[in-house]
Amino acid sequence: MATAAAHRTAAAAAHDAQDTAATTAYERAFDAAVAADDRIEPRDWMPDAYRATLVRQIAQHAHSEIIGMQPEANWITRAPSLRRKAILMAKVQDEAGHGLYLYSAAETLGTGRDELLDKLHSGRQKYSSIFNYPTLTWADVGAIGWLVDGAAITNQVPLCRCSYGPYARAMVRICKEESFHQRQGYELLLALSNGTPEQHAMAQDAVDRWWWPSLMMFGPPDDASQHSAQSMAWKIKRHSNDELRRRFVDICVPQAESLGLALPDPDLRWNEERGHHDFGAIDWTEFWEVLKGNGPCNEQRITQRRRAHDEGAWVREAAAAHAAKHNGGTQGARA
Ligand code: FAQ
Repeated sequence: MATAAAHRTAAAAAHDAQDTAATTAYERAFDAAVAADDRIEPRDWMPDAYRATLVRQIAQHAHSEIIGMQPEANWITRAPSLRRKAILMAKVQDEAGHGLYLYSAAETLGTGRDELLDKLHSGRQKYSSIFNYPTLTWADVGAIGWLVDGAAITNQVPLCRCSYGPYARAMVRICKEESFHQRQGYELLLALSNGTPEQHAMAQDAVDRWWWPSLMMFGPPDDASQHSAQSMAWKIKRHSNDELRRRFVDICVPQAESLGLALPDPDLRWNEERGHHDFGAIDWTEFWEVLKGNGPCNEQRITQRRRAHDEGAWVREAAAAHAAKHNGGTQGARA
C-alpha cells in the first residue's frame, strides 16, 4: 500500500518535472520570439499574464471605440451642412468598425465579445477617460478630431508594432482611418477659426476644454503607471505614457499656431536643452476621479450603452438565426 502511494507520488513528481521542463521550453521560445521582434500568434504558447494584459488593454481599447461614438453622434442631427453630416456619419461608423476589429482581436485570445461587453456594462472594465466629457458645441466635433484622434494616433502608431499579431494588424487599418479623422477635425477647426469672431471664439472654447483631457488619454505619469514596465518588456507597449504625451504636445504646438488657436497652458514653451516643449501640471486628481466614474458624463455614457445593447438584442438574435439557417443550408447542400 505504502509502496503504491510512494510510486504514485514519484510518478506525479516526474510528471510535474516534465511539465515544468516543457513550460520552460515554451517560455524560452516565447521570450526569444519577443526579443527577435517576431509576432506572437493566437496558437502560440504565451504566459497567462501576457494574455490577460492583452485582453485588458484590447478590451479597454474596443470599449473606447464604441463608447466614443456617443459624444460625436450627439451632433449628427445638428451638423451645419449635408457635407459635414456625411463626413461625421462616416467617422462615427468607422469607430464602430474599429470596435469590431478590436473585439475580434480579443476573441483570438479566447475571450468572447459577450463576456467583454458584460464587463463593460457592469463597470468591471474601463474605457478611455476622454469620452466622459460633454460635446457642448459644434466646434467640439473639430476638437475631438484634431486632439482626441490626434492623441489616439500618437498612442496607436507604435501599437502597429505590438508583439501580438492580431492586435498589431488591427492597428494598421485603424491608424489609417484615424488619420482621416484627425484631418477632418483640423479642417473643421480651421474653417471655424477663420470664420466669424463668434465661430473663432467657439473653436477656441472647444480647444480650451479638450486640451487637458486629451493629454490624460496617454494614461497616468510613468511613475504611477502600474502596467508600463511589464507591457514594454513584452513589447505590447513600445513607449512610456509620458514619452508619447510629450511627443503629442510637440506635434500640437505648431498645428495650433497654424490654426490660429491658443493652447490653454501658460507654462507651454520650447525647451532648447531637452528638445521638447515644457508644459504645465496635469490635474491627475481629475483623471482618477473620471476613472472612478465621477466625470461629467460617465453615468450618461454607460446608461446609453446598456440601452443600445438591450435595444439591439433583436438584431443579434436575427443575425444568429440567419447564420444558423445559412450554415444549416450549406451543410445540407454538402450532405
Ligand atoms: N482612460 O498602468 P497604466 C479611441 C487605466 S482612442 C481610462 O498606464 P496601461 C479612438 C489603465 O487601464 C482611446 N483608463 O495602463 C477614438 C489602468 O487600469 P486597469 C483608447 C486609463 O494599460 C477617437 C490604470 O489606469 N485607446 O478610442 C487611461 O499600461 C475619437 C493604470 O494605467 C486605447 O485604449 C485612460 N486614459 O496604459 C474613438 C489605446 N489611462 O486596467 C472615438 C490602447 C490609463 O489596471 C472618437 N491602450 N488607464 O484597471 C493603451 O495604449 C494603454 O492601455 C494606455 C494605458 C496607454 C491607455
